[in-house]
Amino acid sequence: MSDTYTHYIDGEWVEGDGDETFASYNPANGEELGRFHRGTPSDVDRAVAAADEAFEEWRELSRIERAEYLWDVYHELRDRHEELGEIVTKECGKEISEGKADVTEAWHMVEWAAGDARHPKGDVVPSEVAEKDAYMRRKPRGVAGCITPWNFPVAIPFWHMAVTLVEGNTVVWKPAEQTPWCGQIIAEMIVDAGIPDGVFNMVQGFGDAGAAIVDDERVDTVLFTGSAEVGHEVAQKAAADPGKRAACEMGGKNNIVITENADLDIAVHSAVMSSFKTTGQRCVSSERLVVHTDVYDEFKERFVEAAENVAVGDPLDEDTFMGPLIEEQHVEKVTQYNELARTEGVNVLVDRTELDDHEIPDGHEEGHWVGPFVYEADHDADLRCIQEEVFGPHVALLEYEGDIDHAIDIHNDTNYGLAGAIISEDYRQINRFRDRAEIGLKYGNLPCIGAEVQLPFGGVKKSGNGYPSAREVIEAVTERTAWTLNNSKDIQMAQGLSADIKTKED
Ligand code: UN1
Repeated sequence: MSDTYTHYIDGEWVEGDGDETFASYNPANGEELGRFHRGTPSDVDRAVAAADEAFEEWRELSRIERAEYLWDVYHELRDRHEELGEIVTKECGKEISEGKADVTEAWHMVEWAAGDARHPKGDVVPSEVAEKDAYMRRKPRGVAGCITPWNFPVAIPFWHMAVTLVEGNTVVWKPAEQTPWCGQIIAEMIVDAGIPDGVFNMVQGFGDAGAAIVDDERVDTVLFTGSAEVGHEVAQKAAADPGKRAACEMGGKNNIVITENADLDIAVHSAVMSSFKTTGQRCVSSERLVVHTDVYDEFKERFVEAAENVAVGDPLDEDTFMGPLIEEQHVEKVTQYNELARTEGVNVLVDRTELDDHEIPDGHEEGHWVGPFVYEADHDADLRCIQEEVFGPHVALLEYEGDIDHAIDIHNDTNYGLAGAIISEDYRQINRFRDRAEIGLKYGNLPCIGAEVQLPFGGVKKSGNGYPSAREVIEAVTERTAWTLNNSKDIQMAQGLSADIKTKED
């Protein structure tokens, strides 16, 4: 890459008003990947104005016409799979199979949204009055502000934008400040597809640009995926504005329950995948393993061995399991949580917070490295380390006795409610978990990561409101309207309401 990359506003690549630029860095080696203009609130203002104006024309197209633009993007994502997968890995540090899976997930979402354009929309609803036709129809809400995180820098933007555009909304998007290069490429693809001016706008930047999107009264819907801290602020601001709607998906403190009836091969495999893939930086990553006392010792031994041995290293190397953390501040945060756990008196089993020199690949000394940190703790103790989301490879083993309901109580004893899994060969235990676990994404005998795009993706409690992904985005970005048509010359009312107009003479 060269030069300083710009925003895309109202059909043009523009530098914007600000003087500041910022860089994207490879978290594995500190290499600068590109420079970007930093968007200001006035850049957002222009982007929203453009989106607001473009809405009138965009909504006139049929869903199928709008989806045509996305099919071009779909093909480009597929054609450039390898190249883009590598870029994702270079910019956010996920190992290469994850970098590529991010791109695959993106085209799955685009495929879903564009294909859905040809599916029935709304409902035909019965009426009490035979001569009436009644329908639920959907209309686009208007301008959608999309604020996306760095950990799925290609997939999540399409979770937000693909359905939103097909449904007839226009978009102002702020990519994460850590992954502007992916943002630039996505914007280029959408522009290459010939999307009309103003329908899609991208402003690169930080939280001030994001806040300007949320605050703008012309923004009808805010889709947010990211930290709980910011997400709650977004939800509160949106709630204070009667015309605005926000769908937010935030983090989790996710559990895997391993019962006395678990197949321990599945348990260990699922726990390692859930806790260490993406170096623990998925909002669905698990940081709590709730393990029955009958299988505890064996599970512990096997999980500890795996945590000691998972390969941390160059994410472009296919033999790597865990790449670096995203940035230095995040290394500090994860390190502090590991220290906090010690201070809180847990029993540390694996501590690879600081990797040995020989584990750090040559030329990657500037990378943001940490390895797994695993400990055992009392689930009843009032410990911050087992309650707060770390967003890293920081994992507590919580031993329990008794029945599945006890495990589910422990499982539900966090403020979050995003994802979780049960590992058991007993269908009654599995179904109990399915019915009582307070989370949005539930798995049986699987890791609690890796959801497919056609499922609802979102949580309960502190993990979110609304589902800024897939089918559920339709709810966020459209208004349901009731449309009733009379086929008779007479007016007949439902509920037995009289339609007679009575006069003084009567
Ligand atoms: C996230 O955790 O931030 O379910 C998104 C998964 C992916 C998406 C994760 N499809 O693991």
